[in-house]
Order: sequence, then C-alpha cells, then structure tokens
Amino acid sequence: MSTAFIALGSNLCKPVSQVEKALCAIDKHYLIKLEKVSAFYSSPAIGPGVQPSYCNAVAQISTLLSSEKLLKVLQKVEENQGRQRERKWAARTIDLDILMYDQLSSTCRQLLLPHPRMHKRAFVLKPLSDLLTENFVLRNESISQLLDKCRDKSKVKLIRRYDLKARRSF
Ligand code: PH2
Ligand code: MG
Ligand code: MG
Repeated sequence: MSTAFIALGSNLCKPVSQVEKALCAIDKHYLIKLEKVSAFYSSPAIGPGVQPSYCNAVAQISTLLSSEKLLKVLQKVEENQGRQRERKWAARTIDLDILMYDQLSSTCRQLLLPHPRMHKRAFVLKPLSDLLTENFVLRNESISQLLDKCRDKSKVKLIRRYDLKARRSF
C-alpha cells in the first residue's frame, strides 16, 4: 500500500463544489482510500490575465495504484469535470496534481515527483501543513520553514473545513 498527497485546485464553475466533487470521485475508486483532507483555502490565482480566485486543498490517500496509474485516474476525474487543456496556468474547473507518492523521486516528464514547484507555493504548503507534522522534511526543511519563505502566504485564506465522514465541506 502506498501513500500519496494530491493537490486540488479550482477557479471555475463553483470552485468549492468542484473540489468536493473531485474528492468524492477519487474516493469512489476501489483501489484508493481517502485518509485525510485539509481545510479548503481561497487564494488569488497565480497565472496569466485576470482570473477568479482559487479554492485549494490537499488530500492524503492510500492506494494500491502505481504512481502512473494514479495519474491516469486523476486525469480521468479532471476530464469528467470538464477540464479543458488550454494555456499553461489558465483558469480551470479542476486541477489534480500528485505532490508526493511515498518517497518516490521521479524525473519522468509526465510525472515529476515530488511536484517540482510545491515547495514554493503557499496555496499548496498551507493545506499540506494541515496534514503533516513539524517532523516532516521536504528539501531539508519543514513545511512551516518553507511556508515562511513564501511571500504570498498571507493571501491563502481558510474558507471551509472538510468533514471526511460526511464527505463534504462546511
Ligand atoms: N494552480 C495553477 C496556477 N495557479 N493559483 C492558485 N492560487 N492555486 C492553484 O491551484 C493554481 C494557481 C496551475 O496548476
Ligand atoms: Mg497545478
Ligand atoms: Mg495539473
């Protein structure tokens, strides 16, 4: 059994509902168990042009899927929620990124692990810090040390909590 962390982000078509829907879809897969879900945060979009704010969260799962198969499942969930592959960092209904898969380090172009930009993004680190302890080390630093270095950390605001049993935010 492997442990993976998935970043969820949406800034189109009711972002909170999109994130909730994706969590349900992930959990429905017979080889994936949703173990923990962070609170939901709102953050200004990083990307081109003027875009709506994002709803961001991070989920911890256990799975019997390989990292490659997990990526395929997540891409299917994105597709089912109407994800269009447009410009880089364009607004999207749902984005599901594998942040980490066990201790795996991958330089494969389709799936870089750990996610190459996660340590710089407050909208990933803040929700991730809900799930990890201070002992957790990424690039020789704790999540809170990495967060301290993010200039935009104050802009990531808690909006809702997630009830794992009820499978919804409140
Ligand atoms: N995702 C992006 C680009 N910009 N900005 C925020 N605030 N949250 C995101 O999840 C996000 C983004 C590309 O995946
Ligand atoms: Mg992304
Ligand atoms: Mg992505």
